[in-house]
Amino acid sequence: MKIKLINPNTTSRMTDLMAVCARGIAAPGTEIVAATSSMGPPSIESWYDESLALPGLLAEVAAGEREGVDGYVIACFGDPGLFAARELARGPVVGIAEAAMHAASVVAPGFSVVTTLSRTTGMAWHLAERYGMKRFCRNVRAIDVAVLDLDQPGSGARRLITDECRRALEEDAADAIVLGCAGMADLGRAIEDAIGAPVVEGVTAALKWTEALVALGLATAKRGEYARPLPKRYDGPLADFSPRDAA
Ligand code: 2AL
Repeated sequence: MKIKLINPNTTSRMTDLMAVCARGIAAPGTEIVAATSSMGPPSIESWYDESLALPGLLAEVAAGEREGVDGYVIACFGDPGLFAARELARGPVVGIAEAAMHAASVVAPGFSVVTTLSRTTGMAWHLAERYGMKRFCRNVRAIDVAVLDLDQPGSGARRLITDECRRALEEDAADAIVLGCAGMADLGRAIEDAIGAPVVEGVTAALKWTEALVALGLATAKRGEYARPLPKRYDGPLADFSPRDAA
């Protein structure tokens, strides 16, 4: 099966990191097509970033449909454009926050999210609410390291995340951790070993969930809300995004 992993920000080194982690856990026979958005913000850490990341993300989904992709992972913790992507895609589309929160709610009675900047904690709470995960989500914590600083040696991100995870276990009555950024894709196992509790990382969780849905033969429902967008002509710079009848 062919699964497209879309990084909706334009930073290809982040895509490369996620692709290595996804390929490391993919089943034999799963081809991972990793794509970096060609337009928009280099990192997504505000509602504004998220809104302007959507055209680039949706262009990758549209291209995926032409490339015969079986399923998609939206690899940013805000799950940007998840429902719009489902309107375009035949196969399943899974967001990394969606996958990680659901997985954490199975392996523990409650989890805390550890994310990047404090200003994005409200975005994570919105997702928990949207997915019915609020009753499992004990807290959303931030380390106040920007997305693009996570892999910079001087940021101390790994230690800060590990310390914040320990505090979450002690102070939030959380028994599992959800890592709140795709740029943390390589940190799950090491932090789990350090804190002695389940750590759910979204890129890998979403990849395995997408694989499972494709293997089950499940596609996105096309009779209602997730049907293709109605054909119409868009104006201005977004004219190329005008929805057309399916080929
Ligand atoms: C993210 C993420 O996963 N990718 C990105 O650009 N921003 N999430 C976050 N909480 O900052």
